[in-house]
Amino acid sequence: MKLLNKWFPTVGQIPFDPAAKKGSLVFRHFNPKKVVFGTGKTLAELCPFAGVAWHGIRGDGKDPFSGTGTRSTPWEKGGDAITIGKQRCDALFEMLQKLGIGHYSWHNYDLAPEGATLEESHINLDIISDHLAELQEATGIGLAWGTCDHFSHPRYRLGVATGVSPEVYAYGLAEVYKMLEITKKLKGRNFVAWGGREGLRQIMSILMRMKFVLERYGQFGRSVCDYADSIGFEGNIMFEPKKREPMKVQYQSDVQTTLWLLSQAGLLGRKNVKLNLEENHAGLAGLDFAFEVMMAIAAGKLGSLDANEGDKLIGWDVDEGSHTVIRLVPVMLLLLEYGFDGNLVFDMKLRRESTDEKDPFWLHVTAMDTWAIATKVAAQIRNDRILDRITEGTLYAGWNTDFGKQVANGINSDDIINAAHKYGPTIQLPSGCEECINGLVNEYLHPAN
Ligand code: XLS
Ligand code: NI
Ligand code: NI
Repeated sequence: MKLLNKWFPTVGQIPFDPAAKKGSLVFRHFNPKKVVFGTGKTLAELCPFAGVAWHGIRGDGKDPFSGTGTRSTPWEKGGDAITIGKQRCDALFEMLQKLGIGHYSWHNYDLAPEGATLEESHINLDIISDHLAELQEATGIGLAWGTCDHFSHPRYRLGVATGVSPEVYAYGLAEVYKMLEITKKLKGRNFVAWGGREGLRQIMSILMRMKFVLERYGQFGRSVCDYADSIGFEGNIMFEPKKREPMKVQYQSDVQTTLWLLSQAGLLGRKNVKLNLEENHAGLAGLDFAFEVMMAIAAGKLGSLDANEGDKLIGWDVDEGSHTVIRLVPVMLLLLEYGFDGNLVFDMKLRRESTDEKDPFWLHVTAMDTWAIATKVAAQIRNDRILDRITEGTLYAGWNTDFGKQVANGINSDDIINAAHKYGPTIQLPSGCEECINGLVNEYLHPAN
């Protein structure tokens, strides 16, 4: 397989080299071929990483306070819009290949230039997706998911599916139809529907229309799913919760709200309707990522994960690279226990201050190593069944008694009342042992030598 080498000339293929001297740009934990103890699977299988076109290649250092970037991205120069679009694809694939990342994700206009008409945009998408197909063929890198940018263009400022304009609704839906076709053509595994402007800033503007607006949400979602079926797209349609930003409140706020919306829309029963979750979005909703993942799994609706990290001290979607192992250990425990068929999609961006050619590589290498450590730690905890021993053996042991089983199997009101009289108001309980669990997790993270 030919190594692409044009846009990042100072960076080569990143090796796995745990013995390299400190500060070297190498993987120290992510050895893709390593079979993780007790799982029978390799790190590459347990961590199906994907890179993204928007932050990864289009990110130029802008933040919410700046109109101007801090990094010059050479692939944005030197030709007409289509040439530049192809250069973006080339740069993305070069970066992924050098990192050993097997998948990518994109919005329609991250890579293809938007045209002056819908027809022109579609032609551009055809040309750019032909180029992507060639790159996929040459490198073996596949498409994790495609999606539409329904938040950047001014026409979307008042929403798309739930917006004020039927013309915008139609335009946005037609774009989704096209992008579904392109995703199918590129053998994309899934399709994402986020919709950052489906929400509100001013409650008074929506008050009297709420029911109508939510009906449009459902109708739009059903049209997306029906179209996917009609063209034989076999991947999941994944709705992505995010509580706020850019809107003050977005309708798909968190997992449970989104599940409710999908159920109202009659979409929850469809097998290929799933959720795409993101760590930073969970944080914006005031929730743990692991909690969100757990709720999606409980509903049988976990599709895929956007891997990044939020910052408690900053109130917006900072999309930092994953770097805190402890945040990911419970997530990985869930994925190992219940299985995972999505990707870990690096929806993460460089800081405005980071301007070196190597910085995107540091971003990804650190994130990949972080997930690798979390995977190994979670596998060890799971293999020792240590949490089960605490929860089953101590915390929930009452449910293993005859009375526990009787209650769990369904018990009538007379028996409940009799039992309540019999056991009385003073009932012996085990310790919640939170401190012990915290200590135990530390033991796995930092084994004493
Ligand atoms: C923005 C979202 C977006 C989706 C895809 O916050 O995370 O990047 O993942 O549109
Ligand atoms: Ni995302
Ligand atoms: Ni996000």
